[in-house]
Amino acid sequence: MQTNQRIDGSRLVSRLAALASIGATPEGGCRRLALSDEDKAGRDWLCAEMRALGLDVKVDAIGNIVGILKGQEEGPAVVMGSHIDTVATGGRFDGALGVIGGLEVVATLNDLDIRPKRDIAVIAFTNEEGARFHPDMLGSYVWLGGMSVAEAQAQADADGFVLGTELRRIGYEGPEKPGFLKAHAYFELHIEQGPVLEHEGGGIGAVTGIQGITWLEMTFGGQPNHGGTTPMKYRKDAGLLAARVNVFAYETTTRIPGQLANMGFIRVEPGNVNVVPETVTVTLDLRNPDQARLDEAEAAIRAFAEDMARQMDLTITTRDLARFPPTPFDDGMIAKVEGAAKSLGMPVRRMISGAGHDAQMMAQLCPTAMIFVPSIGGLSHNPKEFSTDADIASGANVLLQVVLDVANA
Ligand code: HGY
Ligand code: MN
Ligand code: MN
Repeated sequence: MQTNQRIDGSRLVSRLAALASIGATPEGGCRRLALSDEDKAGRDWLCAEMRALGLDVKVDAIGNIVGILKGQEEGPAVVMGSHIDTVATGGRFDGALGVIGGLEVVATLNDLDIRPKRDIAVIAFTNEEGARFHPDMLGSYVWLGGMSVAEAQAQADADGFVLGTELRRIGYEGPEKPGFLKAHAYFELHIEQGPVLEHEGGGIGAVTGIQGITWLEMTFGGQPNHGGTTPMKYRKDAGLLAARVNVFAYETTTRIPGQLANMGFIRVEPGNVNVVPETVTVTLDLRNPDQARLDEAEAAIRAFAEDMARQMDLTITTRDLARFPPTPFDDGMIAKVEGAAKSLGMPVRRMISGAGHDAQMMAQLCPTAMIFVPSIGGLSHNPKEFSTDADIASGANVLLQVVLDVANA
């Protein structure tokens, strides 16, 4: 392990600030929903930065942006990646840190005139967040071959905009076939997005894997009626059914170990104060590190919702939005992250990721690991998301070490 190289922390911080200024929100965060004008501006900025670093920039058919630094030998690349799209109330670090950390590693290799044996690549995957189009990790899922380009391009957002049309509108439907670049290994630098590292001494998280994720959409059909004249017993209230399903989903988290549930989207139609709802559409984000427990929770919620709909004489349709199993990372690569952190004198601990990441897909293709840095206050998907300059520089130094190690092995 070469330990005398270091990244340039101020350059890393200033690139992060430059990207954060694109889609900046008044609350101090970022809003770059996938394939929006703000995402396009971020993509344009990223491609220019990649080219300025001497990377060969390629874009694939689902808009994944790949910057390649040729190594001394032909063969699969050591890949660093993440995403630059954000949720609507996003922060400055989620995703951006992994892509810009990759740029910083390349810039450091350029400064030191180091050309590793293997190719090095930095990838910004399309629509990692899944906030606008489903599923999340869509770009890396297509890269993996888990979803066809056509199926992915046919996804529509809540306002009916179609992914493929938006991709062409912003000019990022590229010529490359997703997965065109073979990966020897994949590393993703990311903020923890939770409170563990901060509360347990800080330092680096050597991520062991990612918990399972199931996203469902449920649409409840009732009977619109007058909110003032219709006796309660005659109502077919889709809003009441949605509320009961939300409470039931919460209750599964109190009795199934490790279970999480979030009803993050609720759309009521017609949405008038004095009309009993006709249609209510909700999403459920269910997670658990254990697949059997995740399945148990999903089955219980589906059964409750169907049964309650029947009792209330309402209609219900349910569709999958995302379904990714718990994904372990490669022991060897996890050990390299741990070893690099220790050799740099940093505290390091193994931990699982509560959030989904593109690494969840790349782990199906090559040995993969992630590097976490502390999230202050454990906040994320929140404009107040924050990590210190020192911690993000530490994370990028660990990334540099493991990439150099694997790219020259
Ligand atoms: O949903 C997630 O866990 C990730 O932020 N896309
Ligand atoms: Mn992320
Ligand atoms: Mn996120």
